[in-house]
Order: sequence, then structure tokens, then C-alpha cells
Amino acid sequence: MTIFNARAMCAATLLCAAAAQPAIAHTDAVPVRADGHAPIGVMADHTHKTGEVMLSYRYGVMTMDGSRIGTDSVSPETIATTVPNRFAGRMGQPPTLRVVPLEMTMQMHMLGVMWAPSDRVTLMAMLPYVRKHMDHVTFMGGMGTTRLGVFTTVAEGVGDAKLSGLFPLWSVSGHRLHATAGVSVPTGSNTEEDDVLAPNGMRPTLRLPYPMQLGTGTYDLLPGVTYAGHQGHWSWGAQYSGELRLSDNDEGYTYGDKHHLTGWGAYLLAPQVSLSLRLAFEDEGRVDGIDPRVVAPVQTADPDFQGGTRLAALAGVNWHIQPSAHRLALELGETVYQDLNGPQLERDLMLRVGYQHTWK
Ligand SMILES: [Cu+2]
Repeated sequence: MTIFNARAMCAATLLCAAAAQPAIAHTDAVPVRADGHAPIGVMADHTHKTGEVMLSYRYGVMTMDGSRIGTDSVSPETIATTVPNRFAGRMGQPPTLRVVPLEMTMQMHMLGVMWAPSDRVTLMAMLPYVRKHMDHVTFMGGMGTTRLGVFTTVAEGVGDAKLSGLFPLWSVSGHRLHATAGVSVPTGSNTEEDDVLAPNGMRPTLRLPYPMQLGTGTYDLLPGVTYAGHQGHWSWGAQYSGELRLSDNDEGYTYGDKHHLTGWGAYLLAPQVSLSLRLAFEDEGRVDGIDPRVVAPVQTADPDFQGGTRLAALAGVNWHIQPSAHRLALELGETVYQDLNGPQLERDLMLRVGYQHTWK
């Protein structure tokens, strides 16, 4: 056998071996590790190899309970007797806020797809379905602390779709870095309405305030950069991601820009299971402009009482179901610090579970 033939056979054998491998190769050339993906609450954390497709489903729930001004908790009675109503002076509007949110639950179902047309770019699309639920107390009339009653508003529907490209920038053994550039498309409604209980006892149907709408109404730029590394049983990573509004929406306002910074560490218990700890920092600006149809003596209707900074601590588990290409993951967290442009509801617990399936 000539050297040429030997090389040809060798190459053919390698190709066959490559073709016979299960299509679970992911992100980099190392064997698949459970912590090859970041904790499930981190989006756009990994890229794919040419031809790989990943489908994902995530469910998230976040609870909010009680209000803060800055870092201080504040009672509904204090809000209803001391915080000025920006609409005071208009017909029927009291001098202070008279409706106070008590708690809120946000649930999200999110479908995602990733596809890598080449090793140089992974395309990603995500579409959420959102349900927001807020309980309020209404104080009677224009002053005092007599509670008139409680009521709930609900908004439910498709949120804003996100389309992104992920671009690997740098990769050496155990380290990788990629950039993300995306756009958020305003597929979610920002004209949701529901019935409320007014301080005079009426039950009008009103446009819901800013935190209850399902979409931003704006095209938003989504920049990001992600680093991930691993050595032995340990792995770690960090990500910056932003949501930068590109214009005003049709209702006359813009949600504040958001900046997220997160860092995590994970320990590989076994090749298929990893445990993680993560810190997530978020800064969100106030609403700019105003929706002329959102007029009510409630903190959520004031564009200045939106945004702030928040830090959450989260613990998670990733399970890579081997030897298949399925993943299950869960992350549970609590907001440990928040400085809010309040009065505003404070965030408490958050849970995220996800399923991912990759093939080629
Ligand atoms: Cu993926």
C-alpha cells in the first residue's frame, strides 16, 4: 500500500467515525458537559457548530410583593397619604396616590430556536407568551387610610419577539468568548386594558399602566458579550446584555434602557449534572414620555416610578440527559438588593425551568 492510499483510507475512516458520532457535539470540541450551557436563566450563552439546531422551551415565574422607595420598604397607607399624584388637579384626581399595588406575579412561556448556518454565526429567535397578574388595594376617597377594597388586573398574550446573531470571537482550550447582536420586535401588545376599582367606588375599564403591558412597542437593540470557561470539574462565565430602545412607541413613550450583568460558577457533579450559583445585576431606566391614556392615582401609572437597580442571587442545576441530546435545567433565585425609582413593587422569588434539544 502506498503512503497516498494509507492517507486516503485514514481520512475516510475519520470521516466515517465523525458521521457515526451522535449529534450532541455542542459549542466547542470538548465532550458534552452539563455545564457546557450557562444556568438556564442566561440567554444567548452559547453558540453552535455548523448545521446544529436547538429547540428550547423555558418557563419562568417571578413574584413581587410590597413596595419600596429607593431601598426602603413602604406601606400602602404611607403611599396613599404621602406620595403626590402626578395627575392631581385634573378632574377627579386626588392629591396623593390612592391605589397601591400589593403583589404581582409574572409568568412566561418562551419558545426558542437556535441554528448555526456556519461556525461563525449562530442565529437565535425567541418568542415569549406572558401572563401578568397584579393585586391592588384602593383607599376610599381623596384622603385617609380607609380601605375601600381590593382588585386584580390581568394581562396575557404574546410578548416581544427577539432575533439575534451570536458571533464567536475567541476560543482556546477551556475559554470562549462570543458577541451577540439582536433586535427585539414589538409583537407584544402595549394597549392592554382591564377593570379597576377607583377611590370613588366606580369600576371603569382603563388602559393598564406600564409594568402590566406585554410588549415595549419599540424596536430595541440587543447587544451582548459572553465569556465562559472551564477547568476540571469547575466552570464559570460572565455576560453583559443590553436592551436599548431605538425609538418612541405609538403610544408616546419609551421604556427605560436595560443593562444586565451576570456572573456564574458551576461544579460538575458528574458529566451529566452540574450545580451552579449566579449573581445577576440589572439596571433599568425610567419610562421616557407618557401614555396619555394611562391616567390614574397609582404608582404604576407614573413614568418616573419605573426602573432602578436590582441584584439577584440564583442557584441552579443543569442535567444533560446522556447519551441523547436533551437537556433539562432549573434555576431558583431571590432578589437580594434593590434600589427602585419608587414607590414600586419589589421583586422577590424567581424560578426558571427549561428544556433544550439539539440535533444536526
Ligand atoms: Cu443552543
